[in-house]
Amino acid sequence: MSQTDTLVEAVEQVRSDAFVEVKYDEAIPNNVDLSQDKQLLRALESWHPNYLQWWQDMGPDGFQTSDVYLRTAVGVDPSGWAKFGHVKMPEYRWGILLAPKVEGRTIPCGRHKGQPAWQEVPAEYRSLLKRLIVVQGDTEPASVEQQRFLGKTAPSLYDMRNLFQVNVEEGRHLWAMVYLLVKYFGKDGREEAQALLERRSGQQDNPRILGAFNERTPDWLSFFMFTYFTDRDGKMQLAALAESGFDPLSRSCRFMLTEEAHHLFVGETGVQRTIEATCAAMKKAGITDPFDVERIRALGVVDLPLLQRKANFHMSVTRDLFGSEISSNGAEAFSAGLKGRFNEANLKGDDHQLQDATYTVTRVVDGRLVDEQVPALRAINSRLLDDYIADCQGGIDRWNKTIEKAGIDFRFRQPYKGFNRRIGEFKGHRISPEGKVISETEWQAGVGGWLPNDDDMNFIGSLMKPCVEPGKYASWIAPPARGINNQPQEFEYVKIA
Ligand code: BYC
Repeated sequence: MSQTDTLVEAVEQVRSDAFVEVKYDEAIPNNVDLSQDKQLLRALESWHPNYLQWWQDMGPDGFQTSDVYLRTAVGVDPSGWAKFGHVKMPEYRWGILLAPKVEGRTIPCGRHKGQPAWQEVPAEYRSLLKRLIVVQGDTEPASVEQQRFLGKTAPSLYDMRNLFQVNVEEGRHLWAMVYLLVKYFGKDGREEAQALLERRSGQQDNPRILGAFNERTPDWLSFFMFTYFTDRDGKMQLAALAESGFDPLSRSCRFMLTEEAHHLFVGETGVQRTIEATCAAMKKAGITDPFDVERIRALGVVDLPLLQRKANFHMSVTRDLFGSEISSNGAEAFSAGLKGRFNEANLKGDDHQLQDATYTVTRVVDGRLVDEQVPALRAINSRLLDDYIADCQGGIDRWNKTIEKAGIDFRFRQPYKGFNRRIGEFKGHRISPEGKVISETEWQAGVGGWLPNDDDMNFIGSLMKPCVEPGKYASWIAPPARGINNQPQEFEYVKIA
């Protein structure tokens, strides 16, 4: 019997007999000495069956009995931390893995800078720390819920596999945060771990905590934009939490970042391949005007202006995830040493305490955009947002190169920071993608050209037909440059059952 069989059987037993001992240490890859940690084991014994139930109820719709070619994290050695093989998703081995401890690590920022990193929860910051972990944890199952129905319209088995890979790893990231909650926060932590399985993306009574995680991900273009732009918020936030003075959080996030890279790759190459298919079809049909939308759509590919509108939507809702540009919560998380800036420990020429420093934040004053110097501590969220916007540009430049090479006169642009915002300084103001404060009438006249409109969504919907023959791809997306783990083009990434 395989280890996963043992796990599934063990969990079934837990359901029927609370006193049966589960061999978690064998079934769950971990480097946290799971078998020796009785408190953690007990907490997992009650949480794990509920997690599996949540996965069945809210994880990928269908395909639960299909064999999927998945990467499983089995250790933290950079030269070989993952194994590939066909697995049924409910039997995936969601592990608890922390990056190796850095001996002598100190708190990199804030009022405790230079003191030894905490190995236990600092009592004075317990509630703020727990809130950060809960918010981080909440996004992981939320994204799985958002992507629940996409398997049914996958443009290829390769893409379907990537979707499921992202889904199981978000599941593992939930485990990572649940580990911290149940190990370090006692009864409250166990309750929060349970609540993470009870909130539901988009549900009115008990929604996910952050706005973007209650939006729909109705089609594959949304999925690729989400994995490029929203998973990149994941990268930035995990990087900021990896700087935490609370060492177990830092170590968890450092390892999560290794998996996050693949999610960003899925997003960037997904959009890239969509652009490639469009450019190739336009060239073949002799179309050079990217705004000749009707003729381009008739070719079964996505026009570039529509992709820009999709990107505008995902960029703007993701920018809201950084919280208010000026925030006392942000200041306190930094000063307490619970959350650093991007790349905190390596920022040179900086006192890492920011008592007297200032930072430029753009605000809307009397209907005008004004740059103001504000205390840098209160502008921590704004700075991370600025770093995020800079980080988004690399992939956009690569997309533009493809379009340029095809000789098409079109370039993707990031809309102005204040465009379509619901959180922070720009909330309540109408601002165009070019960065002009406009009236409600001007907004209404322009919005159909800036954000996906009904026509766009209907057209995208018409393209979302499954293509599940090994080695074949839907018309609107080009094949990838190479297979996962160097598998050949015809490889059966998902054996649909
Ligand atoms: N929607 O001072 P404020 C990822 C709330 S993504 C709704 O403005 P603060 C992933 C805020 O919670 C990364 N509510 O901001 C990606 C607060 O409420 P409470 C996730 C919002 O607190 C793809 C109030 O407004 N990780 O991993 O400094 C797939 C005032 O807050 C929103 C993290 O976010 C919003 N957009 O910063 C899978 C890291 N924004 O507490 C996974 C952990 C703010 O007063 N979280 N609010 O009730 C944090 O660092 C902070 O909680 C935030 C907010 C940056 C999110």
